[in-house]
Amino acid sequence: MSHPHRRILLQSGAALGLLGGLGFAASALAASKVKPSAKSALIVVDVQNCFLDGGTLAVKGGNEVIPIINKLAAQFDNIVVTQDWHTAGHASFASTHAGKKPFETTKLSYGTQVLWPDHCVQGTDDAALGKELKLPTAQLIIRKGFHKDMDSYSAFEEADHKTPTGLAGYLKSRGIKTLFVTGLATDFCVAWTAMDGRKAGFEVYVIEDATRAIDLNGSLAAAWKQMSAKGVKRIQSGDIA
Ligand code: VGL
Ligand code: ZN
Repeated sequence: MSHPHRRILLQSGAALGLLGGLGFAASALAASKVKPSAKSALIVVDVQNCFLDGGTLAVKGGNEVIPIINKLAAQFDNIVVTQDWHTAGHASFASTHAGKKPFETTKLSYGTQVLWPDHCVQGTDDAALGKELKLPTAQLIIRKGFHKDMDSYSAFEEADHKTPTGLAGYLKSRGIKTLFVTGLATDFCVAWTAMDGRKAGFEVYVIEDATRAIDLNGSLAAAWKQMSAKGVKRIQSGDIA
């Protein structure tokens, strides 16, 4: 004959153990969530027509970041938007250099420059922010790459690694400590912005699913490696509390 009481005790003991384990798992999950504070800023990099479907330098899947960024915006008190904002005949355009084709490189005064198709020319519809991007609470739009002879992937400093855009001063004078970087493209303007954010002393997260890459000759893997070496943290939009 079996022992019904003992069996019940064992079962409830097992159930308690299971619940305890679940509780632990839930708190571990909660602990890995990141909560933006009043000292955090969402940085939305170059979500412009030029990098979206039909644009002059369209990034594969670029449009997919828009609903993710629109949704993230609700969690942030501070939002900064950037725009790639080139002159016509800009030094980063292949068409400016005789005999050069897009995606080749050349040497400029500050080092090696990837040459791009003409893109994001100041004042054109191509350079406008994506129509579906809805960031009514964004407080600053910073434009970069407007010096004819110098590129600027980073929202903090131009390609000579000297000329500041003013963004670090703006963020610091507003008491911002932590940056959450999103947008296009992961391996160029997002990565350079994130790394220069570290250099300027900010804590920096890149929200991977809110970015898409150009991925030229392994540039995406290289960018993640460099970002991680500089202490940039890689998270997903679902990791934000
Ligand atoms: C970008 C290439 C050229 C970017 C800008 O926004 O990532 N990439 N200009
Ligand atoms: Zn550009």
